[in-house]
Amino acid sequence: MAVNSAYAASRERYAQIGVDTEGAIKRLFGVPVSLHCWQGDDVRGFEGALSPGGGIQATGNYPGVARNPDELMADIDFALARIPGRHRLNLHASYAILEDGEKVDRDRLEPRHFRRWVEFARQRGLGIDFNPTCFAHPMARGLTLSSPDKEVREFWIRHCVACLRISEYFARELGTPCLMNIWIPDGLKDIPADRLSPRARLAESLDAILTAGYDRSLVYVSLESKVFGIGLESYTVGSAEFCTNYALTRGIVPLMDNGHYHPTEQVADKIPSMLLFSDKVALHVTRAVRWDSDHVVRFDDEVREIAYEIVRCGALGRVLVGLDFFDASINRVAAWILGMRNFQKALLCALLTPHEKLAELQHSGNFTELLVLQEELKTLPYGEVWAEFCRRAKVEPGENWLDDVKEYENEVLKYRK
Ligand code: RNT
Ligand code: ZN
Repeated sequence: MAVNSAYAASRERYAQIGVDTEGAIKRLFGVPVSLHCWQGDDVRGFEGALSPGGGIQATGNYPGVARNPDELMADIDFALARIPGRHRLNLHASYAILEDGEKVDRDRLEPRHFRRWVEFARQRGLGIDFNPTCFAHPMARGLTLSSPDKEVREFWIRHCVACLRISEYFARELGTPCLMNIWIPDGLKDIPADRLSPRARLAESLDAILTAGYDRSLVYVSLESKVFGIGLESYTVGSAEFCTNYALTRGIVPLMDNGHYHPTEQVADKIPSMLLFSDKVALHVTRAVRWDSDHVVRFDDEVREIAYEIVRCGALGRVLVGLDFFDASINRVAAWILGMRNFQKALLCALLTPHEKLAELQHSGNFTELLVLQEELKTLPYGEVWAEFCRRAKVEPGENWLDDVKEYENEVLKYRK
């Protein structure tokens, strides 16, 4: 097979610094990223919710939002066809597909309500990850798992246990473990009088969920921390310290969303610390602009540093990556494609970095050379390697995929009112 000449030249350039582009492409094919279904419909789900509440918000009203399972699935298909590699699908419980007229509250959801998703995933070779939906519900007007109201707590415990069964079902049916991530919106707008009790109740509720039992080889349960939410500015029950300590002591997976920290904190820096103590670490990769705004992931320094850290820790199989953004102000399908491709580009750059050589410079105290080389690496021709990766994955390497999106918009999305 004739190799593209621009790629061949890049391969040579990388070889000069001891980097094997072929190896990098091969490894990149092996890294799945979990595509979050909720970018397709502004986190509405199929229960008729208009906004998620719970301190999160999708802003914008770009036309073409998916209104039902068929539309959401069609949009996901469209996006996946333009994203190189084989990935995973991340679902929320609010995306259950009920029979016509069937009414099932969240604490009564069963695997059968997700049968169509399993068929969808199986036909496309996707694994599924899952999330209890503890927001956008009448029982989630205040606190949920940390509520002082026992009835409310028990409702959400039942919901999460139901989700454990559904997660096991996904894993069994699809032959790949399911990451079940628990995030709750619990928090307060103003300075609390008691920070301790809600956290004690949260620990108790989570314990009740975990002791319901689940097959740990099929389901990885993770817990996502947060710093604040809209309307919940002063106190978050599931803070970073709470979630880290809880996950560590219960042997579940900590999940870090890079929109959930103070602006100068870097998730990249947290990854190795977490990896020293947990076998698996999960991430929500997003982009926060001034707040946890969930903008589309860009190929920026923050995301690149996250990818570098995963790769240089040798932790590609231990860090489970999902995306988490919901921008309703631009074409939603384009948002998916762009965000996925950007994270993959970051991974590729990480795979094209001579980490051992750089580490050696650090260890030997050669900081001048380290800085020079780190800067030089920024302008190496990774774009050509990316293009070659896309060609081998049989997807458009450049920006031309946007033409397809425009066509899809004109022929399909435009007619959704
Ligand atoms: C909210 C969390 C959470 C949600 C999704 C919809 O701040 O990031 O992960 O975005 O579960
Ligand atoms: Zn998140």
